[in-house]
Amino acid sequence: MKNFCAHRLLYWWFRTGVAMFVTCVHFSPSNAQVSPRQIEIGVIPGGLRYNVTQFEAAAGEFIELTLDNNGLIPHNWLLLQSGKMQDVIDAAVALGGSGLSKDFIPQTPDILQRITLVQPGKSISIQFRVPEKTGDYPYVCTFPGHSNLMRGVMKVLGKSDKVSAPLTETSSRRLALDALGRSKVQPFPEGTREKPYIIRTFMPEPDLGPEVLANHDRGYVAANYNPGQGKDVPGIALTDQGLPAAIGVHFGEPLSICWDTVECRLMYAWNGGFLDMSHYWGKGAGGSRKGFDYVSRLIGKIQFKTQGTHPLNANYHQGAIPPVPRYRGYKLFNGTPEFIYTFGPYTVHERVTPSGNKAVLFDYSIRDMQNDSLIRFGLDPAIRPSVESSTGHWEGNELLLTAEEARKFQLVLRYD
Ligand SMILES: [Cu+2]
Repeated sequence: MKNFCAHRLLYWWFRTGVAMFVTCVHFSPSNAQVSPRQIEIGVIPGGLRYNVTQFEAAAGEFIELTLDNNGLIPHNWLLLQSGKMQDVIDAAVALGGSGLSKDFIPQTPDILQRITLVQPGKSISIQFRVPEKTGDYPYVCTFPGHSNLMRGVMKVLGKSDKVSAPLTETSSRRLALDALGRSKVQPFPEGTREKPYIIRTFMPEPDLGPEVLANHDRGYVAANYNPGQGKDVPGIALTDQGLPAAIGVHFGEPLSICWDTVECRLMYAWNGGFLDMSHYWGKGAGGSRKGFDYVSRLIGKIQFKTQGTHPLNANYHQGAIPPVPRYRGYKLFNGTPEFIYTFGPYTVHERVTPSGNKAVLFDYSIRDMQNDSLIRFGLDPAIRPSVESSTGHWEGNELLLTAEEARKFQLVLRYD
């Protein structure tokens, strides 16, 4: 025993599996390491909200932040540069069908810190230094359908300011319901023609068919946490539950649309209502979820369902494999989303708005990277008779447009 130095003692402890750790001042020359201040964020069960919606931090402070997912579905946590909330949400939407494999986290310098998707029942911690610049830094969960509700703000105070402990809403049912009631969240969002309601979420897939869903990777199976078994079990394919990267827009009574960011086109249009989110969000002041399910329900009646391959496929004849459309985001044009995507050499800007009660107006701008070739915009034979164009000329089911004409044209689709 006389040769037993501290090293050997530690080694022996490891070898024998004695789980004991000795902190030895003698072996740690740098004693200056400050331990991080712990901040824990959970979720309000059934509420789709973080239980901490605001916390303070001192400039340059060292923090360990834990996202403890005590909810039923996966969540992430992204700390953002001031004023960049919408940009990051749009970039997350732009991930389209590849979103799940990237934890719905886009590549952008606007994200300062990140916690990847945390499965239910799990937690992930990160350590970071708070920015030196004082101000409000928003945080958000970019899992589809969450960002409208699941957000908060880190308030960075001066270096020597007194920082108060975060206010955590307890997960007791009473408090959670009160918070939901105050948040005015209700599961039936509504928009108007002047101020459409726009949401990126899982939307129903009313049997659109393989040509329409050409770019959906069916068959990706996500694991589900099974609380009974206490472990992950193979889940069902997400795409079987609906369109995972759709954007729903409600223009009020006459029109709701489902525009898909994977296929980059209008999927369907309906009227008589918008979406019932209660299966996903639960009901605000009224109670909990009806059951659990990502996919919203349509309210109203589908008036139009798209068919056939993407119109710009018509440029890739003779057995060529058409390029995969890539969604780039949307910008607001008079309150209406203008979707932007690339399709091979083309960059397309597309707006879809109501035109009276039984028609949809498409405003297109196709910027042709090539020179003077005609752009072919091919419609399914079943849809062609319902469509009129403001310019170009028709050859069968194809609208031929010069590069100049394609820069700005409109289509009207009538469905009565
Ligand atoms: Cu979330």
